[in-house]
Amino acid sequence: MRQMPEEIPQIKSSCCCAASRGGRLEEKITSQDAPEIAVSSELNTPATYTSPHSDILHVNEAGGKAHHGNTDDAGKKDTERLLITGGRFLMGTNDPEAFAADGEGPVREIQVDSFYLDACTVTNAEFEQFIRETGYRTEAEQFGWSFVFHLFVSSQTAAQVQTVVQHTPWWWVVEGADWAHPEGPDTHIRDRADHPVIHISWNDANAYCHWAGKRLPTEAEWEYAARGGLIQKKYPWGDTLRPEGQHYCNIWQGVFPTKNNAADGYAGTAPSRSFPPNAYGLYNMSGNVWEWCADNYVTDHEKSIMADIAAPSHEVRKVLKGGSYLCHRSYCNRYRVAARIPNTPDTSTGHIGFRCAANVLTI
Ligand SMILES: [Ca+2]
Repeated sequence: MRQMPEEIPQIKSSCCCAASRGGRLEEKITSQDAPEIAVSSELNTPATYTSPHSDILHVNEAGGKAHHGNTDDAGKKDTERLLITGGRFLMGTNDPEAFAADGEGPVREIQVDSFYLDACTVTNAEFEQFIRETGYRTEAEQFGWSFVFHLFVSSQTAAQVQTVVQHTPWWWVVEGADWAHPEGPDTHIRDRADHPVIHISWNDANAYCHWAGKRLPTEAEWEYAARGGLIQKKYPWGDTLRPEGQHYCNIWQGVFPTKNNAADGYAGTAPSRSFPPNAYGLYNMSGNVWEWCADNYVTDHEKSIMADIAAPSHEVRKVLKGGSYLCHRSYCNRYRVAARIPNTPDTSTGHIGFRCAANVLTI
C-alpha cells in the first residue's frame, strides 16, 4: 500500500475559514480542557516562518519569479497591473471533490470583457500609504477586534481572549487585532511590508480601491484570470497540486488545525509576490490569503440576478476566492480556482486580503 506523506482525515464539507461578525461565538475554554487545539505548537506566532528546507527556498527563488525583496522595492513592484484580455470561458466546476453546496457548479460559459488586474494582492506597505494619506480607520479598528488563528496568538494575548467562533474554535476574537497588529496588540508588520494586508473587510477593500482609482474584480473576472487560459483545471497551473514535487502555493501542510509543518515555507502569509505566477503573470491566486470579489454570494447561478436584487441588505454576503495559508486538502481544499466562500462585508480575519482590478477605458 502506498504510504501517505501525512495524516489525511476525511474531507469535511464545512469550511475551516468560517468566522463572521454577527456569527455565533462561544466562550473560550482553557487549553487543558481542549487539548486538540491547545496553543502549544512550535509554530506559535511566526507568520513569516520560513522552512528550514533549503529546497523550498530554492523553489521559490528559481527562475526569478518569486520575490522576497525589501519593502520599498516590493511596494513598487506589487502595484504592477496586468491587462487581462477578455473572452469566453467555462466557469465553475462539476468536480466531485468540489463543494456543491458552495455553488461551485454547474460549469457554465461566461463572457468576460477585458480588464486590468493587479499581479499581486495589496501589500501592507501599499495599505499603509493609503492610511497615511487618508486617515482611514478599518472596520477591525472601529470594532476594536478581529478574528485571529489561535496558533499565532501570544500567551500574553491568549490570556485575554474570552470568545471563539462556534464550530471553528481555532478562530479567536482578539481585541486590538487589525491590519497593523495582525496577531494582536503585541504584534506588528515591520518585517511583513511586502506581505498581503490582512484583517481587511469588504468595505475596507472598497475604500482602498476608491482611493487608488480601482475596484474589486468580479468573481467571473477573478476566476477567468486565475485560470490563466487553462480550461477546467483545478489550479492556476494545472491539475497537479505539486508538479514535480514543487510547492506552487502557500497552504497548510500537516494536521489541521494543530500541526502546520510549513513545508511550503510559510506557516502564515507569504509575500504577495512569491511562488511561480500563473500564465497571465498573477501571483498567489491559489492560497496565501482569501481575496474579496465585488459580487454578492449566491449559490443558484440561474437565479443569481434575482437573488441579488431580492436579498435584504443585512443578509448580503460577498464572495471570497482563492483559499488561504490555512487551507488543507483534508479539511478545506478550497485553494482550487472554482472554490468560493461567503462572508459579511464587515468581517475581517487574519487570512483575508484583496487585489485590485480596473476597467479598460475605451474612447
Ligand atoms: Ca504554508
